[in-house]
Amino acid sequence: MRRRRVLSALLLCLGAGVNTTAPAGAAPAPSPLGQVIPAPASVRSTGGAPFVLEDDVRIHVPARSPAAKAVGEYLAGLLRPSTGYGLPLTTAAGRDGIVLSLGGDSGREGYRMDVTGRAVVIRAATAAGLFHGVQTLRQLLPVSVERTYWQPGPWTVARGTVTDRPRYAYRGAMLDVARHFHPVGAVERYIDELALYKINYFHLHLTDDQGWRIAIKSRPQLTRHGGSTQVGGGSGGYFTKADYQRIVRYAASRYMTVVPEVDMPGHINAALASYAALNCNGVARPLYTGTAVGFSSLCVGRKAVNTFINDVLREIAALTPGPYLHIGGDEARATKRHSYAAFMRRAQAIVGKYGKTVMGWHQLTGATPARGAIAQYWGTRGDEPSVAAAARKGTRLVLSPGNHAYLDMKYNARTSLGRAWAGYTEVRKSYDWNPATFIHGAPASAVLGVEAPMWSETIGSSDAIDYMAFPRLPALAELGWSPASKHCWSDFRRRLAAQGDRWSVMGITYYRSPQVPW
Ligand code: NGO
Repeated sequence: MRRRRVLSALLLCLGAGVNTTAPAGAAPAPSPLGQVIPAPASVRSTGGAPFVLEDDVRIHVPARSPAAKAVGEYLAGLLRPSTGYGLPLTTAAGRDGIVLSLGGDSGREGYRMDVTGRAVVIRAATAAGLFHGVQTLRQLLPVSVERTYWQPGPWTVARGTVTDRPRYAYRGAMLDVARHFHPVGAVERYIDELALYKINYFHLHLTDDQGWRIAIKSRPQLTRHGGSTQVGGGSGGYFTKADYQRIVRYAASRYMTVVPEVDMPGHINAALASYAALNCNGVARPLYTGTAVGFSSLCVGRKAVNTFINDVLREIAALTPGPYLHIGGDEARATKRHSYAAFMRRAQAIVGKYGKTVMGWHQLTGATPARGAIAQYWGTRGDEPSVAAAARKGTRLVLSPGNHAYLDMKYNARTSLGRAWAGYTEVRKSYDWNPATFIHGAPASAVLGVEAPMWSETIGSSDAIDYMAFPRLPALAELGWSPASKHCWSDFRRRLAAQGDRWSVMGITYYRSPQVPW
């Protein structure tokens, strides 16, 4: 049995690594083409003198696509400070330098990259594909390219061809800004880090017992009072509508869609403290700065509650261009079972009325998920009959198993940040699981993708976010993007090791896991 397992692990790893066409007799040199995370679908290293980025290089962009041109600008913005080169954009046709071109059949987010001695050509059917191709190119350049001041180079890119497209349409990361508030700058910084790993959904957990972080015009007390504190009693904070829209635009410029979450009917103390009418006894609750869960509930059925959720969801839907609106639904232990089902039915109908698709934590499957709804699984064992049954009936799944995908779990007993309710989570544990088979009895086709949540009971700064996300976030990103055939821990840890220097240059302080040969 054990031998079979070892053998299958070996076989699984055969598809990883780089397929190198080296001259007969020559040992294939390890190529940076094989260092990319997430592992591309196909990499062919051709050997030979690399492409060298020099000061006469131009970036060719398609004439008629402002979106593709913006990707060119983004790339130039990344390369100019460290290389010191002008790297002008041009719409003139050209075969030398860096060429971004639209076309081909790489799908909604895929791309093909050909590196020769003369050019790096990235070709994609969409600007999103070009953007992901640019992230691959970035990882193929020396890590000093990430510096924000001049570096000597040389700026080489190994020759070969990368053909790539994602395994899953949904590759998410969540940030909880409710337990500790994280201002716009910190959010943008995290978005930039996520972009490097081809994450395409950014889920903002905007409300919880400890804080309400998004301005709602019809309910000003939510932020004025409900946003005035946080875990541990700090001064909290909130996003104005303009702040939120800025985040949405910034995420869009990194080809990420924002998924806003208003957690209901539990996890709602901040709102209960702001508006007395949301409570069954009509008395406002005190603000809460602890970390217990499951004690608060909207007074389901009250007229004031119905108008409240309608107003809140209307305003958030209007601010959000993306298709999804997350209504939480987890740990509603203070809500009676039948009230929960009634509440979720009503809230889902409102989301639909405002033209959005419902997302909810997987407890939603204990009520009746609306048509097209997405349940986000956060359990640890995958043996959840109601989730599997809903998936068989058409509910789609995003997987965030607490013991693999939660970035707020401690790495080990000595990790000072984080929590441990789902167990310690070393890097290998965050990597070694299969989203397609995790939920027993759910069809693989129901899985829309994966998401890595960063809950913030103990996370109060960008440094703390970085330390918990790296190196686990890239593991989740690879599960979301790379084909299952590329899944290989021994290869992944080697590629992960090569990222460490890049993070250091980027100012990311990461956990130096003993499982990785840094
Ligand atoms: C649970 C809980 C959150 C906590 C988190 C901490 C979900 C969906 N509800 O996940 O309120 O912050 O664990 O890990």
